Amino acid sequence: MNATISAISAAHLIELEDKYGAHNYHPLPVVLAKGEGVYVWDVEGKQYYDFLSAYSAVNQGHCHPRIINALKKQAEELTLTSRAFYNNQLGIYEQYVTEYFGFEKVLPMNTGAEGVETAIKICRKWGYEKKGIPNDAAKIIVCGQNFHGRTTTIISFSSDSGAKNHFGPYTPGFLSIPYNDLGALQHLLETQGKEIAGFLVEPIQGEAGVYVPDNQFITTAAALCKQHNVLFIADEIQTGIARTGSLLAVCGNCTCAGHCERQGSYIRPDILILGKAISGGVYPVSAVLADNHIMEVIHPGQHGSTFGGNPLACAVAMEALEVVRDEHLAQNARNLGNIFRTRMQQLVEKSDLIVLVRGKGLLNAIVINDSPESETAWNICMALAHSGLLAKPTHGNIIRFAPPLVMTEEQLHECCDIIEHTILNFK
Ligand code: IF1
Repeated sequence: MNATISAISAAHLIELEDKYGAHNYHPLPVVLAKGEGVYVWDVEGKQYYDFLSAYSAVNQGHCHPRIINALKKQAEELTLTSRAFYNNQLGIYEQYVTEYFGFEKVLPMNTGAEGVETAIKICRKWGYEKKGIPNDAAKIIVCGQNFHGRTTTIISFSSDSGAKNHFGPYTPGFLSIPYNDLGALQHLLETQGKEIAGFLVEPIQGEAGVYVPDNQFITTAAALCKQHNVLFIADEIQTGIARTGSLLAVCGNCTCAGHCERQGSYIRPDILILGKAISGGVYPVSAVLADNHIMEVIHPGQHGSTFGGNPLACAVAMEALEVVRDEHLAQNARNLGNIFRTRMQQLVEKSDLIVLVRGKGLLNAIVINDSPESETAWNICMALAHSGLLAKPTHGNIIRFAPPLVMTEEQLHECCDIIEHTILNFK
């Protein structure tokens, strides 16, 4: 019998959220009270493997002691100064994070969407002041099925009606191509390149259902952008920080932790956007990295945020990134990801319920053999939760699997056993 770890019942906590909270989510009926490493516990004390990692924010595992200690230590010293003054953490962090990822400058923000919005503003301003695009005419190319956040500008170029409808009027200045379609990208660059300032892309489309593009898509897209003097903007908010088996998904075959000669098919984006696991999911931190010739378009008073680059964020992010390097999380994600996809492929061959498995590193998904409108994927996730593994469908019939990168091989096999048993016995 699990030892209850919360005085208030799950039912009552769910009722409170229903009564007093906006209904902007439809969570699985699991009420969590504690997290440690790859595990979370609900209010009744039931233990689960976390196979979502807060959408790849908890790559370092829940409540990593080193990151929590960094949070506690800084929280007792200085939490927030605003950028009206300097502080003793920001410069240290800025040097650390730019050297870690190999860029000359960083603009610190808080949420991923703020990072994307910041990148869009920098890109447009660069387009006007450096490329010479006529004012207010700059275009940015995006991909269909993208997910870059939920602000009004970002959903303006979303192809997801649920995320977009009835939030207009929309922000203009975005052109959309099918994901993984180099021909469409080349056509836009050749016909409208003079007014195109940037190409914003996820190296793997997470929310869309973990779509991994062809090997050469990112590399060739970056080269086409260079050829047409268009900024290549990589949104690595979900794919970055070792999630896909290298420090950045655009690193290709490299398992570096930010200090290598960039073997493999490394692409160096003009603008790199990070979020989520840059802080190990302990504190909202996002970062926009670029070199001086791009970042210098931003002058005092032209962009910022109250919490952006605060001392607490800096201390937490530096420790979270140290953990990624010290615990070789990129290598672990690469190794365990190969094992996971092998095990899932064996399951595909055994069960009619799963059509395929796809992914890279420990960002994977299975496609369920039912319509996207069906409840099958949801019901499978309910059955997985009953068996002690938490995951959630992305779109309809696709279940994303993204455990913390600190998982051991033994734990991964136990999770694969749970998934296999659940699928093979699913009614
Ligand atoms: C939700 C999705 C994942 C992101 C990429 C920017 C952002 C995200 C590639 C914005 C955020 C989160 C948002 C959260 C659920 C989750 C999500 F399902 F929405 F799409 F992970 F796939 N770029 N993704 O994945 O970062 O502002 O949230 O910090 O909104 O439901 P944020």
